Formats: sequence, structure tokens, C-alpha cells
Amino acid sequence: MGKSDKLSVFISLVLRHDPDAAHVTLDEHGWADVEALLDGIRSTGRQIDRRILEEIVATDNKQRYSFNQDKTMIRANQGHSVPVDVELKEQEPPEFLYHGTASRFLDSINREGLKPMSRLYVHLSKDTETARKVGMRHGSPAILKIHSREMYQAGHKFYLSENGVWLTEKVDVKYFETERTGIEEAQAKTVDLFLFMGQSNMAGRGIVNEDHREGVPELIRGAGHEYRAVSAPDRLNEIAEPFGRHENRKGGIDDGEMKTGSMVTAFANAYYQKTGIPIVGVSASKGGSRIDQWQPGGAFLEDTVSRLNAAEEYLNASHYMVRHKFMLWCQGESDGDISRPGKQYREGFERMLEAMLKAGIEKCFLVRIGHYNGSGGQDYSEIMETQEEIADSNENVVMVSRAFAQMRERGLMKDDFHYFQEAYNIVGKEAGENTAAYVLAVQ
Ligand code: HQG
Repeated sequence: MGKSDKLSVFISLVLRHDPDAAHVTLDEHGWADVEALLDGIRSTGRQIDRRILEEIVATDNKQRYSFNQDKTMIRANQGHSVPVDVELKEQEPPEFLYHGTASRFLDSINREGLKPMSRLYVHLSKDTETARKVGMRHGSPAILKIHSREMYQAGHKFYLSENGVWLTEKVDVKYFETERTGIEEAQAKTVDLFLFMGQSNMAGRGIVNEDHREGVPELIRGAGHEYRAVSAPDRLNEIAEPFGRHENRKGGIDDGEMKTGSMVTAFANAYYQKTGIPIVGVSASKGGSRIDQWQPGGAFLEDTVSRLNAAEEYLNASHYMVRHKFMLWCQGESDGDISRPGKQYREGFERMLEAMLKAGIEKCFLVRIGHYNGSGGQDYSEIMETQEEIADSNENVVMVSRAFAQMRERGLMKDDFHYFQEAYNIVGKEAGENTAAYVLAVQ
């Protein structure tokens, strides 16, 4: 940094943040008396005269300062933290503006929106290049694209400073998105496809009540989408609970209006946090279904495969890179209800799995069922043990959560077989983390 750069930084400090540092005062419009400023700066031991000051103002790379007409007063054009009114001009912004920041601030910004922090306004740039430079001052840069025209139309004011910086009071979360670099864009288009298969505890019967208030977690921005093969096959939807609510096919998988909240959101969050790859989830679950209803040639499996194929076709046509195709399976309570022998369950399961592997699924991640919680005398332990055996011996099956089995003791079962939303969140998170850990370990 040259001598006059250092002086410029000091002048910026004085005129924006700390006039006391040079023993000057700013008037309500941010002006300082030039002679007083020169005296004040010299009193700190720095060398300066009017000629040097004029040169700094004229050559400053961001045109940070202005003189008044007769050059008796000077002020900073923007960037203040002291409360002055620099008579900013209100102006209609272009459709998009950009904000450069450090990537480590993104979590907080995504939660709270953009705030002026120590300054009077949030600073916005007219292009991504400038925004990147602003962001780099704070660390590894990230760029936000601001829907400024939309904000303006909703009544938010914008100002353009003398030196071309756009200013506004705050930017709510709904008005920005992350602007991606080419590499990030390609990554964002890479997804892992998951079929969520099984019976009611996969479909999700989560509720909240007075004692169990925990609802569905908020989806992390970008963590995943739902592909609705039945009800909206022409687009992706952000994952929302109850997941798969509209995915009913007459003559295929039809769960009516039964879905109230599932493990899928928690799963997507956990998986994305570990892998950085969003999921595309496809619902294929039917409450009360037994393993003999999930056999090749049967209506449920045929519908499932058609949903998988539709998802893949859509994603390919929309230029997504489908990195993996997986299934997450949670089913077996209805087989426990009829005391199906473990051996028979295993045979049925493996026939189903064979068909799914043939359809292109690479791996089955297993969420083990939990205990029976009623007074009817049912016992799910044989099915649970069989699921352990399958995961131990079948190379295509990976156990990712046994947590449903704890929920009876934890008081998180809402009836004989189903759970409060909190339990689905716990299981989904564990399953998402373990699935991600497996995927990271093998690639
Ligand atoms: C961040 C430079 C966490 C914000 C540039 C920024 C600019 C949040 C930092 C001018 C947040 C404040 C201003 C939230 C915002 N949670 N962090 N909710 N909301 N932030 O330096 O925009 O060279 O006060 O993203 O060119 O970086 O000085 O603002 O990273 O025009 O003339 O909090 O300063 O000009 O940092 O820069 P700053 P800025 P000069």
C-alpha cells in the first residue's frame, strides 16, 4: 500500500466512521471543513496539504469523496456508519443488483436477510465483477443476485450514491438468490435420485400435539426437490411436507389423504449437509402394504418403476446430471401384524429388490421398523431381526437407521404403529447422515 493509499484509508475512516480520529466534526449532511480536516490529519503526525488531498480525491479508485463547489468542504459519498444524511438520490434500480459477501456469512444471511450491519445501508453493486471484489474483502467470496426491480415495485427505496454504489435499507430473504459460478452451476445441476418406498412410516403420519410440538424442519435452501411423477410431471417442486401428498395413482400406489408429515425433509437436509449434492425425491409408499404386495408384476412395484423412469426422463431432458439412483425403504409392520415368518419376508423383500435393481436402482438403504406399541399382542421383532440379517448379508442393502425402535421408550409413538413428527425428524436425520456417509465412503 502506497503512502497516499494509507492516507486515503485514514480519510475514509474519518469521514465515514470516526471523525474524532482527526478531531473534526461532520455536519448533518456528512461534510467536514477542509482546513479543519487538513489540520486534524497533520495533528496525528501524518503529512498532508491541500494539493495532496485534492489528488487523493481525484484519483481514488472508487471515487469515494466529493468536495463542495468552492472546495471548502469534503465528504464521503457513501459507506457511513455515523448517522448522516448525504442527500442520496432516490432512484429506480435495474432488474437485478448484486451483493458480494463472504461465504461464511451465508448461513446467517439466508436466515436473517441482508442487513446494513455497522453501516447505514446495505451496499449493492451493478455487476457481479464489482460484487466479487467487495466480497473478497471479507474472505472467500459469494455473490447474491438481488431482485431489485421486484423490491422496488413492492415499495422498497433504492439510492444511487455519487460514486455509483446502490444502497437500500435491507434485503429480505425472498428477494435474493445465490449467484453461482460455472463450476457451482454444474454442481447444482448434479442430483442424487431417491425413491422413498415402503408403508405408512415412510409415507409419513407425523403430527404435533401439546406435548410434542416439534414440527417439520425447514428445508435447507437447495437441499432437494420432489419430482411428482403423478401430479406434476413437468417440473420439480421444492420438498414440502407432507411429502408426496398428491402422488396418488388409481390402480397403482394410492395413499389417499393419509400423509401428514414424513422423514424426507430431515433426510434431505442431513444428506445435503454432508454431501453438498441435492436430492430429487420421488414418493412411492403405501400405508398398510405387506411385502407380498410389493412383488414384481404387482401394481405397486409397476407404479414405482414408472415413477422412477419418469423422474429420470424429466431430469435428463432438463439437463440434470443424475449421479446416483437409490431407494430408501421402510416397511414391514403389516407383515409383523400377520406374524409372517422372517424367511418368507426376506424372500419377498429380495424379489422386490431384484426388480428394483433391474430398474436401475444402485442400492437400497434400509430404515428398520420400530416396535409395536399396542395391546393386540403383535410382535415385530422377527421382522426387525430379518431386516438386520438382510443388511448383514445382502451387499445391495445398507442399514441406515434403527432409531424407530427407541421411540416407544421415548414416548414418541402416537398410536400402535405411528409416530409424532419429532420421531420422523430424528429417523430422517440419522438415515440421511448414514446414507451420506456411505455414499462418501464408496466414491
Ligand atoms: C454482511 C466497500 C451476517 C455483508 C465496498 C458484508 C462496498 C451479514 C458485511 C462498501 C448480514 C458487512 C460496503 C447478516 C449482511 N448476517 N452478515 N444478516 N447481512 N452481512 O464492509 O457491503 O472500499 O459493512 O454481506 O466497495 O461488504 O470501503 O459492507 O459482508 O461498497 O469504499 O456483513 O465498502 O467500499 O460488511 O461493503 P461491510 P460491504 P470501500
